[in-house]
Amino acid sequence: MNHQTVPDADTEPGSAPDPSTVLATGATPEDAARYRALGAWTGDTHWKLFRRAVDAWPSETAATDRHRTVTWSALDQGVSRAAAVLSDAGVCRGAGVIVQLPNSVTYLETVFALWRLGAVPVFSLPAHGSAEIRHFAAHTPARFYVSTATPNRHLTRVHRDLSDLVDAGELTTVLVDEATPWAGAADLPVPDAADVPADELAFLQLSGGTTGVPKQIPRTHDDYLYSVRASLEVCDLRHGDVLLVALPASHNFTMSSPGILGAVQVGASIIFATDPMPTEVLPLIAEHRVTHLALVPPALISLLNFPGRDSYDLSSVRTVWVGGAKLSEAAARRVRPELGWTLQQVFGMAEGLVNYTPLDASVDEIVTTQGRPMSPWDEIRVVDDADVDVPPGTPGNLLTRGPYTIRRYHRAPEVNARSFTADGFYRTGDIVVFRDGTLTVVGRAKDQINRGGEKIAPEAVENVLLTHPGVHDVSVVGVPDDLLGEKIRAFVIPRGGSDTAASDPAAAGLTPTKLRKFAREAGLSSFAVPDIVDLVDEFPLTGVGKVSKKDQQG
Ligand code: AMP
Ligand code: DBH
Repeated sequence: MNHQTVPDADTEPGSAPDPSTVLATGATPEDAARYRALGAWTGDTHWKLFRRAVDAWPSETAATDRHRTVTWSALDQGVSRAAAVLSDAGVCRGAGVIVQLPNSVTYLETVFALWRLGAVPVFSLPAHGSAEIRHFAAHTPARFYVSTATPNRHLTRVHRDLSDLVDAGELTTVLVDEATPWAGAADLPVPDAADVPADELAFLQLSGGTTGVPKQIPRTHDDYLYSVRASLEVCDLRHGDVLLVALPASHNFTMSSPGILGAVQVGASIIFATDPMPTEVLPLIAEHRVTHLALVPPALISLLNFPGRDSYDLSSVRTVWVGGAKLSEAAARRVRPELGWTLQQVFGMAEGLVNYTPLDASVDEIVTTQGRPMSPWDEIRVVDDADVDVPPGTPGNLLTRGPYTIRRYHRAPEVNARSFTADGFYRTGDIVVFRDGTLTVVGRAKDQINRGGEKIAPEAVENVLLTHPGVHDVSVVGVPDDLLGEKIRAFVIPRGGSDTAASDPAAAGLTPTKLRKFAREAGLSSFAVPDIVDLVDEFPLTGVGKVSKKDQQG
């Protein structure tokens, strides 16, 4: 059993975590004592949160997807069946389980069943390719993988590409049919709920990586559920409200700001869409009298510009949360007059810190800032490149520390050394202006592309394209795009030069289309496949002879 468990601290697999050192998040015992004394960490767990909802509102509607609608009590039964099936597959207390499911009731059943068992979800996105799933399997102790058995072209390919890991016994797969899930559960015993300490690792959350591939973010029950309660304090999601979940369910924004877990905490019902685009979102808002939804900027802009919008009754919506990437002031200004909704900008990160524009802020604050830190215990520093604090109102690098911000990634000592200060501040990589308690994002210092809220490490895309036998070198950059904010552009030097008709045999006939197809088939996430590929003979160089990504951004 030990080889399957995810240790609390940064210990090697198989060695027992030492609870007297530091928590999974890197919080010290002193931090823990302080956050408990302040009342931020309460000892609550995700399983207890779910139990309270089931006990409080058993016959109220909990969630709806395109296959079914469940009450909290029916959801609880589904969770029990899921726990039985997962346990039968070998998932035990402490086991790491990669979850790659579309937005669905099945997703809720899976994650709450894992928390019931005291297992550790390792979250991935439905759009992730097999390359990312392989990375999670290699860099976390997860030996289980839960995904969908419902027909899905992308995920079917991912499952096929993972078959060698399954054949080698390195990954145990549980595929669940979203319409008739957990077949066979009736004959299986339902394991008791595990008694789990609230300061233990609850799951590994995703981060858009800055170094090649996504890094895993260790979150505990204590710190994460505090972030959910703190979100609810500054949001207006209440019992009886209807939350539309259109962004990927496992994303930190969707999960916790205030998100799915906020809905479980207050007893709001959850409507799952599988896509945030207007043709999917608008009918669901009208049909289910949706009161709240979260969108990334491109989805909001598509909705603002959608020609048939007026034929839907959108009057039930009170608040739209928009975050993940910078929302333009122009789009922000249109929300109230054109949709009649209250806009709450959300600037968050899976590593922790979340900022919201207050519901009662002035219009100018709502449309020009990315909000205020949601907790009084969030510590904010804005510094220059020498880590010296800059005066208020001056752009600088945002550093943060607090009761729900990690102080280290899961087992990544080198990344940790550059992503955190010695005294535990997270280097967000965002360039901000901090003025009168509000943060405005003005730029980015990290090597990351933000494609409409999806974070992509250029290096991850470069590494995949470099495996093509006809490719000599690759440089990937983000270029401005009206809708997405940024698109991915790959400059590729084919072996033997850009004239592929006359080049090296391995590069013969290479075209941008073929390279994009290659990237997709090599297992790259659908959102990380380059939007533009240019075949070139050389890259622009900087004065010191490095590839000038600035010049490539045009
Ligand atoms: P991640 O660390 O992958 O969870 O991504 C978080 C990053 O997304 C932040 O550090 C910002 O760069 C970006 N981000 C999130 N929300 C916003 C927002 N409202 N405005 C600008 N950037 C944002
Ligand atoms: O982009 C993000 O990671 C994000 C955006 C808004 C986030 O993690 C959040 C809110 O909690």
